[in-house]
Amino acid sequence: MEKTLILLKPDAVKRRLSGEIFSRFEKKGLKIVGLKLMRLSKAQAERHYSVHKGKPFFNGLVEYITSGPIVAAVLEGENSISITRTLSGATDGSKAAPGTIRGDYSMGIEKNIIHASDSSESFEHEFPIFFSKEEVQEYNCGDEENIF
Ligand code: FUP
Repeated sequence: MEKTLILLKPDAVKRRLSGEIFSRFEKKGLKIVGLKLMRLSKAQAERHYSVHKGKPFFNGLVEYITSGPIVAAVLEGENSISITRTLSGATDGSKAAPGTIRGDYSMGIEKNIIHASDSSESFEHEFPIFFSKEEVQEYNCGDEENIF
């Protein structure tokens, strides 16, 4: 089944929203297969956001994502990449639809609570920055036939 990477950014962790956000993904039917609380180094942040290198917001973004702890997670389920993106909402929290994570909890574009891989190529690029393959658990919940 498809895996995706999400990051709960420092604003989410400091605002004690981690449980609320994981609850949304779990209730939807996604499964947590990798999880860690960590502080990103500048090099890790620059690698993660390398596609944005040279853009005016790049330095601020790296500074922000390294400013406090983040929660990195691998979620698994059919279409997990598009589902996590839909549940996360538009990049700018001030414009994101109500009911989405950013729409409900974010007021802007930088402190926008969550990152979610936008494609399988992005996942392949991002995953090794945060996890080794051994840190991902393979298991069944036993209720997959009711969910997918
Ligand atoms: P998303 O895929 O929704 O996380 O958004 P992008 O990949 O386009 O942007 C990555 C991050 O850069 C966003 F989460 C916030 C930041 N950003 C800005 O700060 N300013 C911008 O104009 C665009 C993005």
